[in-house]
Amino acid sequence: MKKLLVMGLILLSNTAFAEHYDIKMLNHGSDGGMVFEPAVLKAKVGDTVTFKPTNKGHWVQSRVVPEGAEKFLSEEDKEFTLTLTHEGVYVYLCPPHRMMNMAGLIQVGAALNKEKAEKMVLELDKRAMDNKGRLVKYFEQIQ
Ligand SMILES: [Cu+2]
Repeated sequence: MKKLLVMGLILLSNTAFAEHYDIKMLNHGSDGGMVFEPAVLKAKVGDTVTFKPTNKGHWVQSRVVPEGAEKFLSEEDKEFTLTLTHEGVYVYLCPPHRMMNMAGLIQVGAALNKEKAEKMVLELDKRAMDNKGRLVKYFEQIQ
């Protein structure tokens, strides 16, 4: 009984420490046009992230997810909440603005899939017409 109570308290405290983050989808931000803000997020397993359709015409799709995590695709102009279930790096983008390098990164705990994420980052950045180099610069913050 005592053991159960302790386990319950541990579970409760883990839930209590889960953080929630918002990422805005913007036509203009501090990093330029067609941008997620913040575009690089460091979080831990159990945290949640809501993509906010602050400006119209955006949505979000995963391109790389941590091993074991689910891929995602949101709907245009709809708020979308993601629970960070696995350790590793997410690379995501806004499908209609991928040519403008509208993409971002979430690191959950350790960057276990860093190589895979880097490969995608380089590919996306290479194909982008506008804001070239922005995603590669974001990736420098992934450790
Ligand atoms: Cu967009």
